[in-house]
Amino acid sequence: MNGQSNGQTMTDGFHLVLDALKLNGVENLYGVAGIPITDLLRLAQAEGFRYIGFRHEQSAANAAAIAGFITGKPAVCMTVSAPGFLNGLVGLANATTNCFPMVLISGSSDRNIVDLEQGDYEEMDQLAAARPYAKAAYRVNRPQDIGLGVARAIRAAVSGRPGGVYLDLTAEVLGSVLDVETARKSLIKVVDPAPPQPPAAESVSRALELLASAQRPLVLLGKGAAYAQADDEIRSFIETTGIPFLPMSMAKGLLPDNHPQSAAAARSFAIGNADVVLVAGARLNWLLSHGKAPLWSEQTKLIQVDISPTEIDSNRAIAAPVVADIKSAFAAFNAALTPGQVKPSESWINDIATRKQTNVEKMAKRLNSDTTPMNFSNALRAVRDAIAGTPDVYIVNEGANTLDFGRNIIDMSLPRHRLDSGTWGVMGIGMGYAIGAAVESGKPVVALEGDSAFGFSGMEIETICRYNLPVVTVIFNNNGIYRGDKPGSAPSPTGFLNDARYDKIIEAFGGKGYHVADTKSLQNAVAEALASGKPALINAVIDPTAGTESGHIQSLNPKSALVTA
Ligand code: ADP
Ligand code: TZD
Ligand code: MG
Repeated sequence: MNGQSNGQTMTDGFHLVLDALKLNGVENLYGVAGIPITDLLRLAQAEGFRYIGFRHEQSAANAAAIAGFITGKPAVCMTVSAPGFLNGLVGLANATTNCFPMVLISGSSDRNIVDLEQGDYEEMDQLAAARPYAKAAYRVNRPQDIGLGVARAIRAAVSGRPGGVYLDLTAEVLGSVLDVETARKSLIKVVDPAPPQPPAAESVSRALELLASAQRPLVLLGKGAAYAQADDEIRSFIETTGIPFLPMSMAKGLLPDNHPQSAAAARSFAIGNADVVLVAGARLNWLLSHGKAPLWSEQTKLIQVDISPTEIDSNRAIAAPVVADIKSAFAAFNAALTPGQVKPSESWINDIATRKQTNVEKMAKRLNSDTTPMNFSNALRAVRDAIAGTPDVYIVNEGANTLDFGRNIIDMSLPRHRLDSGTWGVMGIGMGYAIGAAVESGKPVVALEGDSAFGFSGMEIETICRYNLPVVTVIFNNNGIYRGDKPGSAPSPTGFLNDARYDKIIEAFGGKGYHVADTKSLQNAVAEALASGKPALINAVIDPTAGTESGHIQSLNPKSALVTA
C-alpha cells in the first residue's frame, strides 16, 4: 500500500485508485488535468504510471480506445467533471460502438449538491449521462468500494463483447481516508477478465457441414476477428480449406493483403456470388449493406461467428450461428475439420482471380499516373511506396476520399495495424488513435488524414511533439470536406481556405513540416520523416476537384421525396 511506505497507517482515495489500477496491470493513463483529478495525475506519475496529457478529452479517450483494440486490455482515460467528462464521453461512445474495451474515469462534483441541483462547479449527473453510451457505468461513493469499482469496470470492459465503461469518482471519495489494512483488503485483482467462450460442438459441426456443401465459399473477417488475437487459428483455417477471404477495413493484415486467397480486389463479386459466407467478428451493419441486395444474394447461406448472441439474425437469417469467442471457435473448426471436407470449386477460385486481375489493372492506370496537383490515387501510391520497407508501421486513416482510397491502396501485412474511422465513419479519431498506437507499441505511425478530418483533433500535434512520438501525419489537402471551392468564391458549406499550410502548425511546436505538391516529393518526405523517428507533418497538395461528395457512400445522403414536375 502506498500510504504505508512512509509509516502512515491511513491511506486515501487518490492512492487507492492507483493501487487498484496497478494491481490490474494498468500502466498507461490518458487524460486532461483539472479539478478534481490534478493531484491524482501527479501522484500517478510519481507512482510510475506513464501519463499522456492531451489538449482535448475526446482525443485522450480515443487513444485509450485504440489502446484497448491493439492490446486486448482496457486502457484508462481520466477527465475532469461535466464538460471534460462530456468531451471524453464521445470517445467512450465510439469505443462502445466499435467494441473496443476502455474505462473512462471522471471526477465528479459532490453528490449532495449535484443531486439537489444547487449549482456546483462543473455540476452534472455524469453517471446518468454516461449510461446510454457505455457498456456499463458505475459510481464509487465510499473509499472502501474503489477496488471493487475498478475491478467491475475492467471486467465489464473486456469480457464478452468488449466496450467502453464509465467509472464515476466523486471528489469526496478521492479525498476520503481509510486505514491501510481495510484498504488493502478492499482491492480486487480481476481473475480471468475475458474468459474463453468455446462454441457448442453442434454449432461447429453445423457450420462445417454447411461449408462442406458449398461450391463458392467465402470467409469475411471483421475487426472483432482482429481484436480476438486468433491470428494463427484463422490463418490456418483459411489456408487449410483454401477458402477465399475478405477483410473489413480494420481486419486488413490479419492475413496479408497480398495473400493469394485475398478476394479484396473482387469484393462485390465475391460477396454477391458466394453460396456460403462465413462471417467472423463483423456485424452485418451498413458497412456490409445489412446483408441485403444488391450487394448480397438472397440465396447465399450464412455462418456467423460472434461472441454476442444477439448479433445473430440481426439483419438477415443466419443458417449456422456459432456463438463463441473467435479464438476458441477457429480452434474448434481446425480440430473438427477433416481433410478435403471443405473444398471451394476450381471455377470459383478462377473467377475471383480473373476479377481481381481486371480490377487491379484498372486501378493501376490511376495509381501510376503522375499529375500536378496530385489526386488521391497517385498521392497514396507515393505513401504506399515510401512505407513499403516498414511493414510494422501503424496506419491511422480518416476522411472521406482519403479514407476510401486509403483503405484500398495501402496494403497491410500485420494484424491490428490499420486503425480508422470504424463503425461510425467518425471524424476526429486521427491524432488520438495515432498517439495511442505510438504509446502502446513504441512503433512508428503514419496518419493519413483528410484536411477536414485532421481539424477535429489537430491540436494534438502539440501532444505528439511534447512526447516526441514517431508519428508522421500526412494531410491530403484538397481545400475542404470532399472537395475545395472554386478560387475567389465565398466559402461553401464544404469549402475551407485555399492552400492552407498545415505544415506550419507542427513547426510551431518544434516538429518537422513538409509542403509537397508532387508524388516524388511526397514519397521522399514520408520516407525521410519515417526514418527520422520524430514527429512530422506533411501538407500534400491534392487537386481540389479530385474528390467525390461523401467518398464511396454518396448514396447515404438523403434525397428529397418531393416530386418536381
Ligand atoms: P467490422 O466493422 O470490421 O465489420 P464490427 O465492429 O461490425 O466489425 O463487428 C465486430 C464483431 O466482433 C462484434 O459483433 C463483436 O461482438 C464481435 N467480437 C468482438 N470480439 C470478439 C471475440 N473475441 N470473439 C468473437 N466475436 C467478437
Ligand atoms: N463530424 C463527425 C464527427 N464525423 C463525420 N463523419 C462528419 C462530421 C461528416 N464528415 C464525413 O462523413 S467525412 C468528413 C466529414 C466532415 C470530412 C471529409 O473531408 P476530408 O476528406 O477533408 O477529411 P476528403 O479526402 O476531402 O474527402
Ligand atoms: Mg478534404
